[in-house]
Amino acid sequence: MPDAGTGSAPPLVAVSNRLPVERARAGWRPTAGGLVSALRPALEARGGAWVGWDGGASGLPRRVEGLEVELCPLELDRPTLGGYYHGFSNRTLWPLLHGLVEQSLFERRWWDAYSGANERFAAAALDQVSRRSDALLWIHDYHLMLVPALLRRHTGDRPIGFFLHVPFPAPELFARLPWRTQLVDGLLGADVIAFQTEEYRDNFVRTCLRLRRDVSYDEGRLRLPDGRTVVTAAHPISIDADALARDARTPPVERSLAMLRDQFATRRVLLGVDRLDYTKGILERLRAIELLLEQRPQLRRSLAIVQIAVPSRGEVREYRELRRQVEAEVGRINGRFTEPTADVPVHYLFRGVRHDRLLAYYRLADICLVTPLRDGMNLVAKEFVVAQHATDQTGVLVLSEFTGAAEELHETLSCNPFDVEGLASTIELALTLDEEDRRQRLARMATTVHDHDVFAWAQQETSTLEQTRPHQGPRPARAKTPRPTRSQPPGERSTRGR
Ligand code: ADQ
Repeated sequence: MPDAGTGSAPPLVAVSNRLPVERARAGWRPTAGGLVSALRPALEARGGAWVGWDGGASGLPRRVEGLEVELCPLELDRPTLGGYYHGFSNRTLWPLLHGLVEQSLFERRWWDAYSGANERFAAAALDQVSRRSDALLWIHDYHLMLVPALLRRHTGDRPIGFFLHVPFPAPELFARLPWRTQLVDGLLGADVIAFQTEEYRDNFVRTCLRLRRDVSYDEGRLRLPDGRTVVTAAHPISIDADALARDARTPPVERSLAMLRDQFATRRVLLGVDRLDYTKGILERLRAIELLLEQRPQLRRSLAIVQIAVPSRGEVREYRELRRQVEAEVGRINGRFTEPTADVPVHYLFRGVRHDRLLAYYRLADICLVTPLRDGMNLVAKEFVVAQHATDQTGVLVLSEFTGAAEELHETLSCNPFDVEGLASTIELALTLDEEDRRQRLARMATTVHDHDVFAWAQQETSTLEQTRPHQGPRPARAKTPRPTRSQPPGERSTRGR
């Protein structure tokens, strides 16, 4: 199939775990999610292909309306999926990369399935690049860490970019993984490895230097013994802020908001919106709310807590257990603090909500609680400030210091979600901020998000990748740069650049 791209910019071949489409009543539609809105602008401007698992759906078409890119679905059988996705990706890498907020499990058979699946993704991507002579390869996330090196073997000097959506942990945590060197070698097949923050980038660089004694580092670049250089970068992902600001003012949102305002007329609303994942700190947030209601009886009738939790990874035991714990906690709070003739304090929705309804909740909230124990970025925080600011609301964002978003949004009320008492006090403080203060904080944060939106992110990604071409020419002499020491970490020598 020919490229749909325009102009002289080379097309893209994107590779991610899952293709961004789902079944609709009549046919297929693009999924409403962070990944599709992040990649779509660049893919549509340049044309190209998107390689990913078909999600178990048969008959997935090569083209879907609303997504101007060729889809290349990959079927994975049950054992592969169990080992590669549910096992190694979700139970080994996910907790490890999030700094072991949950135990990471090491199973040889999961690793074997992960390696095999990565080979399948790489083969499918190769098939696509062979049909697009100048295409750039753009690989996404922790499911596919071996793909860059697998592609490098067959693609010569064609630019390969890798973007990690989740954190990269401290070297001493990553070093626990039995297959740590294979993963690092896999990533080093790329020309550009980008992370959400400088901290994750620095962690990765330190990990490389610890595990690969033959690699050196200078000014953001890793130099490999074969003469190749690998650019490391921090490219914080973002949202389509203008579209979100527009959508937040549409009639369906106004209608939903009117109903919600009616429902919560006598209460101030605290909002949580997350995938039901142990990294999101939902349980810790509920415990802080329980403590607050215990200590401040007068709030029991004047606060409503709305927790919207999208079901996630229900095949994995830790996630089923988390759901049980969250629901027990919600039940306990409501059992303890619902007053006769009054509404329950916690409203818990275990489902994804439609975009217009989600925006109505963002507008409704007096406080948005984004309290992950660890999170690569967290787009909910960015969505909340843009939706509130666009509609002249004055809500407060309470944001965990352990999110990528905290690096950019400085006017939040920052919290440590592990400190339940501290979080309870921060929520109480949020209830007392004066209106002008809240307005100014929101305005500054919304400007930050509009200034660095998803288009800016995609531009950073693709232009960095294109710029690698000239550097890859004939083998340069081996760099004689001193190895950074612990007292002089790579991050302290680089500018933040955003
Ligand atoms: P996620 O862990 O999925 O993404 P996040 O960045 O918060 O987390 O994105 C979630 C998206 O889903 C948001 O756009 C949000 O609006 C939507 N969403 C969440 N709950 C919802 C609900 N109940 N109903 C409807 N929509 C809901 C991973 C990383 C993040 C990183 C992103 C992008 O873990 O750290 O920010 O990728 O790189």
